Amino acid sequence: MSKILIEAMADLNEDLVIEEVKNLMNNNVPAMDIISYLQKGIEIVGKRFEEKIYFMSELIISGEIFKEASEILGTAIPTGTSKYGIFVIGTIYGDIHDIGKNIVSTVMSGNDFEVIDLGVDVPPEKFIEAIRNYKPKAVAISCLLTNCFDNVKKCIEDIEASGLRNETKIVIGGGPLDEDTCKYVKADVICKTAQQTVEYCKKIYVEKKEISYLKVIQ
Ligand code: B12
Repeated sequence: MSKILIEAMADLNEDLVIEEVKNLMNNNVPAMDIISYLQKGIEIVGKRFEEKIYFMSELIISGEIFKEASEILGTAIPTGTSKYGIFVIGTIYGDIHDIGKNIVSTVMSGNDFEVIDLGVDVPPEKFIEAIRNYKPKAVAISCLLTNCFDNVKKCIEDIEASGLRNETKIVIGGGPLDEDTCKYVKADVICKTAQQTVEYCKKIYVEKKEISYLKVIQ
């Protein structure tokens, strides 16, 4: 646990964040652990924003610092092959948060998935088009805003109406989402971290394990 990194991120101390990320990397701390410290720090930023200690400008700066740190960390996550096939991901329409989505994308490609990243503020039509074109076994929808839960629900309903719901598993993720959200929007699974996404997808992309895994998580 790096208290220094968590506090530097929470205090928006850019120089110290970068210095500590490099320091931890040099000490062979796994990239995913470093990301979790950064995440703990940015959660404090979110709390300070709620408490009106921080305002919009601080939220923007926190995003920039996190991105800068992720770019440095990205060099430690090797790009993998595409042996598991295509995985589609995007942030739901109405929402422009992309830091978590980008981490999931990077980690999935490092784990041998070919990632098609649709970006942010993605409408249902784009998800549908991607399912038609790429036939992925899993589509991931990122959502950080509670007032966009209904957009995720609508997106999944539209995928169903287009006749493609049985073609793909729908994975959802993002800070405020939980099991209840998963049921509400009718997704197949909620993954809380990038690593959980990798583990879930590896099971469903290797056909035979699909049924037993789903039994475990339901
Ligand atoms: C940085 C930030 C911003 C930046 C985003 C920059 C960017 N490029 O993404 C900016 C400044 C743009 C921003 C804007 C806003 N934000 Co903001 N933001 C944050 C903040 C501080 C951090 C989010 C973040 O990146 N976390 C770090 C990442 C790594 O964590 P993560 O996204 O949860 O991702 C992890 C997992 O969840 C998972 N995961 C993530 N996505 C996915 C997807 C899939 C498919 C899977 C499987 C897994 C997965 O893997 C990741 C790694 O483990 C949060 C606070 C918080 N506690 O989250 C508020 C927060 C999300 N924002 C909030 C708000 C209110 C807003 C604004 C509405 C503010 C405003 N008044 O305008 C706008 C909305 C703009 C919009 N339309 O989207 C609220 C949302 C509250 C709510 N109940 O909905 C929060 C919670 C702050 C707060 N406590 O009030 N924000």
